[in-house]
Amino acid sequence: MAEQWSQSDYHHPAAGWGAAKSVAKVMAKHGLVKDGTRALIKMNHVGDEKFDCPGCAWPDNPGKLAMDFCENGVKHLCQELDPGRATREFFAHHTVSSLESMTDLELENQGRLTEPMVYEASTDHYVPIRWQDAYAMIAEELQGLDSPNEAAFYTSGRLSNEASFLYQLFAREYGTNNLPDCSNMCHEGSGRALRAAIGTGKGTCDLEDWESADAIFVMGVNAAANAPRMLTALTDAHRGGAKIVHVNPLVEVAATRAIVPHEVLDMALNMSTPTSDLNLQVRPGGDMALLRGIAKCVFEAAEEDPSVIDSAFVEEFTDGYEAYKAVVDGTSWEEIVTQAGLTEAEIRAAGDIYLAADSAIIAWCLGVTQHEHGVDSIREIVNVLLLRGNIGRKGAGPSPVRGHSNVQGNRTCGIDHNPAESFYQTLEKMYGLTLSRQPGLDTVRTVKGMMDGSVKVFVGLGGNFVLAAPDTPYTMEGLRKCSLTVQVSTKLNRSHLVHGVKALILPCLGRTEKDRTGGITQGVTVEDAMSMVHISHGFMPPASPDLRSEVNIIARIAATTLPKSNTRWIWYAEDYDRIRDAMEQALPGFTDFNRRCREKHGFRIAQPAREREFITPTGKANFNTPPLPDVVPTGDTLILQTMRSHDQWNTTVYSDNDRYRGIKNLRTLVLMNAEDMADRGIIQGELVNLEATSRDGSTRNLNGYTALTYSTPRGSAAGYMPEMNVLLGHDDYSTQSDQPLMKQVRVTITAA
Ligand SMILES: Nc1nc2c(c(=O)[nH]1)N[C@H]1C(S)=C(S)[C@@H](COP(=O)(O)OP(=O)(O)OC[C@H]3O[C@@H](n4cnc5c(=O)[nH]c(N)nc54)[C@H](O)[C@@H]3O)O[C@H]1N2
Ligand SMILES: Nc1nc2c(c(=O)[nH]1)N[C@H]1C(S)=C(S)[C@@H](COP(=O)(O)OP(=O)(O)OC[C@H]3O[C@@H](n4cnc5c(=O)[nH]c(N)nc54)[C@H](O)[C@@H]3O)O[C@H]1N2
Ligand SMILES: [Mo]
Repeated sequence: MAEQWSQSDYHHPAAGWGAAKSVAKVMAKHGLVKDGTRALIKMNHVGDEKFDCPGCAWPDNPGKLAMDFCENGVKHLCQELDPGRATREFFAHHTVSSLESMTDLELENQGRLTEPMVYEASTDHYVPIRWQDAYAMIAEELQGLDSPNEAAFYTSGRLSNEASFLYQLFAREYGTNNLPDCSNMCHEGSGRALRAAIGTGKGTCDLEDWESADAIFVMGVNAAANAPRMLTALTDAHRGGAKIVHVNPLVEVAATRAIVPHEVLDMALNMSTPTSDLNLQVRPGGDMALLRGIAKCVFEAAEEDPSVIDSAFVEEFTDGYEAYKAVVDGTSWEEIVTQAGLTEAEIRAAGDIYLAADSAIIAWCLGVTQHEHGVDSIREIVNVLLLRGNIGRKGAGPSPVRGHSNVQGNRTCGIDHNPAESFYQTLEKMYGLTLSRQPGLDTVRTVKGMMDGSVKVFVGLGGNFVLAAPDTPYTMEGLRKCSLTVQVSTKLNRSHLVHGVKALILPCLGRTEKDRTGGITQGVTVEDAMSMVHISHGFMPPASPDLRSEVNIIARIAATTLPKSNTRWIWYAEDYDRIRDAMEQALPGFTDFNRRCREKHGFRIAQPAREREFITPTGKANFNTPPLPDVVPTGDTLILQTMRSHDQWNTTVYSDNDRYRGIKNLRTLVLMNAEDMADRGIIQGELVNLEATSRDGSTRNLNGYTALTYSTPRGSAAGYMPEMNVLLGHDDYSTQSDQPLMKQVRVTITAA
């Protein structure tokens, strides 16, 4: 019988002994005390055997490399080092239909995939296939399509820079820009907003900026779970006198106190450091109103003391200041307060902190991006920063907190369904090609294409597309309509079971494993959330002798599919230095790539906006002036956000616990405001039904979830992804970013 669930208040600091105990438990559970410890010592370290944590994209801290890892990075690592193996015998024992009854964790816990498998419809089993036969099957299917645009090539943000470059080159040379990626669900809005505002789609800060900022605003991030190494930056900043403001409908544990693992004395004495000066429990989607309130504080203060606005900076480097001032003046406090869901006093407190800081950073993650007006909210972040010249100088700037370890690098290296014209031209020149300019499909449109029959082949380079994408049943149906689905993966997941008429599973090396492609030791590079690039070398023996590197798999699919290609695919795969040489030519900022990626801490890709060079059509940083959107739910609708627990990695759920939120043994839950529950006659722990209404008016249901009281603003509710993706409709994506509205699901909740 399932263990009884429980909910209690969590009173401890983030990280510290709770996390240390969890690390020890995780390694022991996986039988990985020896290998895991060895791996941890090398993780995020320097030197030849350094490898990059396959977890999140938070940068390494050069001053703290001895223990620069976190509880959740360890969990991630253990999943990859898993001693279990999903062998051909395992697949022989289970039909694919019977595997469907396993939970996602059970699938994952079968261990690492060991050899290529092909789906055999007559027996409903995956059976072994030789690598070259698998490549031939893909080539035949791709060559047989009426148009290259009938294929889509998905990426999850784990892929190395080298593999990303080859993958996009292959897709484009084959003839399509259909390169959907996890970024389409994650930080697409950040890239678009920053490109429009400051000319380049990335943040401008590095860790030293975090160390020297006077104020840090953390918006829509659950740092202790999803970027735990940020806790070090927050505690250091706080000790250094910086003010920290957390903006989040929930008070996450990183917005209280933390103990940082490398601070051995703190650990020993159980001493924690505060990590917050102000917590603002904003209404979902209310961030833009709060930011506009802060801007209003700045303009008001400027009436007394004009120097609070950095007029020299505004004059020389920005465009649209007057129009922005007019829009802010024209937005009333009443509107700001209503839309932010905060009191004027709370907003003014944030304004005071911003005004008192000589330098300020604003960081954000999915709580800001996964909304209809995510792009406008991020542009409002930039508006506020521009007013006080908080960009392109020490301790200041916009700082998106990226997700997957190399999601930023994927984009830099060409995984982009709609890249700049200059990028096409460079590739055409380098490879003697004529490339299609037809914009490719993103994640949402790829699924639509599968449904209407215009996408027939799906290749997934990592990830778990079927669970990550919105509207799960719809995405499932789409994948099942494909003539071929190919998943390049390390472990078994739901996307292998929901497959096309023909289907392949191609097992690849993980980042911890020695890559001896071409008979030499190969390393790959990644780029972290702060644009630092360095080489990473695996060192563990591969989980099976039959695994191939992602680079190798892509190169061979390409060489087999495009036999007349002049691109030297196999030659590239035999020595990744050759790919890096090509990337040096193709990508801005990659000068002397092979040497610089091997420097002790790697190198930073030039970010012009960091130097106050704004590559926008105006040549300046642009203010943006939209009205505030109305984000107040009406009637009995609640805005439901779908988020991660502390014990999961995106679609991989490690357990039903969520330690920092005090929840045990329960994922089928919905966190609600006590008064919203009372209004609906729902009591603590009662089973409820959720009904979501999509933009097109269709409804989706999730029944029998447990309602729990939680401190979240009235009108809002929260639950876990990926389960709640069944509530999102396929048309529920932002018109600004095309990102699914994963933090803005309109639901009604009633007692079951
Ligand atoms: N351990 C672990 N680490 C991870 C991941 C993982 O699954 N597990 N995933 C990785 C990936 S791909 C990504 S993209 C990141 C995701 O990192 P996060 O963005 O932290 O991910 P979520 O769990 O979705 O949490 C969103 C946060 O935003 C808040 N929020 C919701 N709506 C709003 C809003 O309207 N305004 C504001 N201000 N806040 C809001 C939520 O309460 C929550 O704290 O983490 C990365 N790191
Ligand atoms: N409702 C809701 N849905 C969401 C979100 C949300 O907040 N709410 N967040 C969205 C976000 S931000 C993201 S990034 C997506 C995540 O979407 P994805 O990136 O597609 O999903 P993951 O769960 O990270 O993928 C895990 C799988 O990757 C494979 N894998 C792991 N390591 C490797 C490797 O080294 N190589 C290869 N080839 N495969 C590997 C394993 O087979 C594993 O099962 O989900 C999105 N979906
Ligand atoms: Mo993400």
